[in-house]
Amino acid sequence: MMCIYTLCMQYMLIYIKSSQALSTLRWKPTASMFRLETIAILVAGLIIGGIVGWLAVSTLAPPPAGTVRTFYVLTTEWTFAIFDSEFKRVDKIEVNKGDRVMLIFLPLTFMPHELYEELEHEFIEEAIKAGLLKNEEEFEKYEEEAEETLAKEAYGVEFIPHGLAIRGYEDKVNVISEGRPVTISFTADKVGEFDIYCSLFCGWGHAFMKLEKAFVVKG
Ligand SMILES: [Cu+2]
Repeated sequence: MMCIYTLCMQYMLIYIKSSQALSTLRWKPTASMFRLETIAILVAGLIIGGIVGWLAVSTLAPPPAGTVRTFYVLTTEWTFAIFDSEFKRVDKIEVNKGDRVMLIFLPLTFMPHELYEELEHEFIEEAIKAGLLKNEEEFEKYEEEAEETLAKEAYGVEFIPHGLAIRGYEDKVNVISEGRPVTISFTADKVGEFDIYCSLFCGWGHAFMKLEKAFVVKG
């Protein structure tokens, strides 16, 4: 935003200089015309700068408490990913006390295929790095087991279900997705940093489905 303001000022200076250069040509504007022009340009510059500055401040400032804040929580085996209302990935859900929070819990069947692959790949890489998995084949074996024995036989559903809960906010956020999106709406009435976790046993990777201090409510 400062760049736009600087550009305006530079444009004004160039204009003033070129006006002065004009005065050496055959058309001779009077000194009072220059003064009026300069004042008009300065005023215009200040107005434009003010508008640009105001826009920058109003865009960057956090929304006032009590507003509706929407976030998407995506899940696949065995991970969560958070996206803001513009579907930009974020590390945490950060809101103010008193905000109305809308969480849209999306299972893999409701996210773009590339994104689902990316999240799964990210999880596999991290699990291999942490020594939890040997390779991708081992992950696929666990996934198949969870699908066949847990989802289909035990739960009687087609896809591996996952739960979404927030520690300390379980009375408001504790839902299960069986392949369908779930929307939760609640008021953030407790200040603090809370863990987001999977509340339903979902097979081998269930214990890893936790985002520590990922729900932040500021007072
Ligand atoms: Cu789970």
